[in-house]
Amino acid sequence: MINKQLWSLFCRGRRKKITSLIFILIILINAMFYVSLLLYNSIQKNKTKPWYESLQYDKDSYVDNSGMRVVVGHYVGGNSGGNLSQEVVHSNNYAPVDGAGEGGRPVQLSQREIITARELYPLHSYNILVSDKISINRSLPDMRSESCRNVQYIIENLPTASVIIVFHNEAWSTLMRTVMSVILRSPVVLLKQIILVDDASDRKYLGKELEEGIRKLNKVQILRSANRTGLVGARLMGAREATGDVLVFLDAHCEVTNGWLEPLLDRAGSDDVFICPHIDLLSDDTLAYTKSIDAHWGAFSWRLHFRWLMPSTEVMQTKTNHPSRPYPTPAMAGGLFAVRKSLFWRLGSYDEGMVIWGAENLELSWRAWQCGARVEITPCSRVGHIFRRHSPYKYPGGVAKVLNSNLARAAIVWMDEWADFFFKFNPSVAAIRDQQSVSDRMELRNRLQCKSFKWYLENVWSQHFFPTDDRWFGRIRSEKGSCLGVSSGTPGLGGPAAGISCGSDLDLERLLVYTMDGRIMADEGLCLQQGNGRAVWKTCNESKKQVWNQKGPRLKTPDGLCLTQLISTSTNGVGDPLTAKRCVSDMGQIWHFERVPWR
Ligand code: LR7
Ligand code: MN
Repeated sequence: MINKQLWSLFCRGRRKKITSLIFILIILINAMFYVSLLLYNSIQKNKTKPWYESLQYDKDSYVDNSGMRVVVGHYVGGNSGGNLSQEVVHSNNYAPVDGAGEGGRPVQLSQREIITARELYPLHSYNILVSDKISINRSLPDMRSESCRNVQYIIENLPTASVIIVFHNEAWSTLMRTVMSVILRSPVVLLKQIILVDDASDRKYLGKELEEGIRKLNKVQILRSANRTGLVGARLMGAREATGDVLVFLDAHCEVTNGWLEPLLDRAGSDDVFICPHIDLLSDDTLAYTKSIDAHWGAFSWRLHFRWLMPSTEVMQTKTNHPSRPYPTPAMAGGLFAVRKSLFWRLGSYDEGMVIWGAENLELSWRAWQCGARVEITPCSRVGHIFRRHSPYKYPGGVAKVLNSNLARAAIVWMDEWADFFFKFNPSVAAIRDQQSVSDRMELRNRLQCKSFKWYLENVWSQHFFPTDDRWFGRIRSEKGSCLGVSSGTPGLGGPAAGISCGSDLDLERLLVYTMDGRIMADEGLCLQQGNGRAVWKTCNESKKQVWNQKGPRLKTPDGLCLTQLISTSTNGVGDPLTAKRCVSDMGQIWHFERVPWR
């Protein structure tokens, strides 16, 4: 009815006809524009959002603003592809596509393949469909810096290498690509052997098919563990068989680049060092090879999670002046390193009581440093590693139990007073503290006359953010009732500072270290910093903006401003922003220091 009236309205006369035509045209054009806008948006969205985004995210694993995966992982065990058929789980679908992934480039899938890839993802926690399309002999760019390429090694003088690769249910193509990359890019005279250690995998394709894969590669051998032991047990099995001068360990999903071996062997020859390559990123989605940032070293958080952090200013300086020189790191990531065989055994190899996964990297790093050796990274050896968000395999006994007992062992033996700190704030680990029999490791520590953890913190990682006897430790509560602390759910990233709820005495998020030089440090190496208008939590550095001098109940910046909690409607100040302002008599500037014993 209404339509009819409208129509007659438009149809009155010729001019009206033209007007109505134009009107309809405008509507049409608008509609088309709108539709294309929608389309464009959805394409953009698909472009910026990787497909695995729909998977459950592990809170502890993230990429920082420089694009670096900061966390090696504290894993949520995966379901190993619970819904997939046995045929899929046990088959090897390696089918290289010409050119795919060459030069380390990403592989893109069709919409249809993406659906399959998503289903298969939990099998390995990386994109197996992509891995199966890339040749196991793919090429990679030379990742070394100019100055590294200019270093000349006298090959005949370098020690030989036994490369040890342990695996549990790894994909065929990824494992083979790791092996091939080593064969393709290692000087023949230096590569003594490659030892694969199968940690009781149950995938069919890792049986005969794997043996078939390596049959013609005369330097490669496979050892098989009858029982699932974990990476420590498996590596030890490999190490016992090694005949080379230097043991070189790699994870089973790595790709080494040109010239990777020489700098490792050159340094490992000196017999007092565990030397790690510079670890680059192989995307778990596209398997693209990407550089990780130059300036990093390894350390750990209050909860003993491994972290990549900015090296000390001193190390940064040496890196600038001598870009090809190996530099010290407080801890290693764990999977990729070289060490002279004699040193490995002399220093107590590994703690065999550590099962499956985790903590052996910290144990080894502390032991090395405390017992007279060193841990270093050489920027000239570049190896890509697939970082996974979840562990794809099973943890017999449960992830927490496995990880906690490994951590407990490392802490008891090496951390002295700081072990008490760790146990105090991690009651679930403390609960199994007494179950650990570590007397042989304690004996080792005595026999090697190793130094204290205090020495380690002071001399190897003086930039650390742990409490000490000359640092204050506790909660800083505002007059309004909230506390200073990092609220963000993502560890290590910091962000704008606001009051947070004060929690209990065991809540590490609310506990802070206050140093003699006025720095307020939280876990993860974050310091309270005077920002533009708003105070922020930022990586601790030497800047004056991170100095807050305690003057009675106030915290003052070097230029005399007061740390202020801005007033809002909230009753206790939770969520209220913090800033540095002129000092006045304002309750938002009053802070109570509540000491909490740290051990
Ligand atoms: O029960 C197991 N048996 C095994 O043989 C569990 C694992 N493994 C194998 C596994 O197949 C793999 O080849 O051990 C290797 C390491 O396991 P990942 O790849 O699941 O470990 P990750 O890379 O997530 O974890 C890092 O921290 C671990 C702590 O135990 C080990 O030290 C890993 O070697 C280590 N990886 C790296 O350092 C790679 C670079 C990370 C960075 C940066
Ligand atoms: Mn790994």
